[in-house]
Amino acid sequence: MHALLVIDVQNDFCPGGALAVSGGNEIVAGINALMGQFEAVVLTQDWHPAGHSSFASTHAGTAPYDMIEMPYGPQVLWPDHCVQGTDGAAFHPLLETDHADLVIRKGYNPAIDSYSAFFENDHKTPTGLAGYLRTRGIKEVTLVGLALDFCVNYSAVDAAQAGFKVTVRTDLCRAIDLNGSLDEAKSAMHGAGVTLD
Ligand code: VGL
Ligand code: ZN
Repeated sequence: MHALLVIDVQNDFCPGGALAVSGGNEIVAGINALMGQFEAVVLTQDWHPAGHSSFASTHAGTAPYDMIEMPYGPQVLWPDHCVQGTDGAAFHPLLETDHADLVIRKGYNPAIDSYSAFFENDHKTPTGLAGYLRTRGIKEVTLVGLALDFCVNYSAVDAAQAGFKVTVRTDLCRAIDLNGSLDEAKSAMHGAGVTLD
């Protein structure tokens, strides 16, 4: 059993959005075309409450892309994005969401960011996705989506550590590339045994 994990293909990560990833919209048609080839399709949705602790606007004297120290470690501060219920948090309008068996939301804890679809950024609090996949008999996952160097990377590494066979289709991902984050992400994924296609 092989699942497709479609990471954060949401308006705010596409051109015109609050945290736009260059070319984010270009991957939608290819992802739609892939969905029918998998036994399961899971979509993730970055889903922050207003005033989330990962937003620069929540911390006086900071600007987007600054780093701060959180109780669980260093955290990049982002522009406000994917606020629950807003159009920015909605899936890209051309993404064929009808194919999805499960939509998993993450980042809803006001105090902890969640790049990974499996664990919050404390690396302790599970989202429940590993249990869902295991109970469905899924052994292998392929990841696509946004952003390659943040949520796709963290999700792929956690999936590998959870024992799944993991492939990332980099042609169906786009990156933010903040201070070398893309190269770091590629080595982290290689180190975790993720296949980059
Ligand atoms: C993401 C930064 C903040 C992502 C989500 O989907 O890669 N990046 N929140
Ligand atoms: Zn976010």
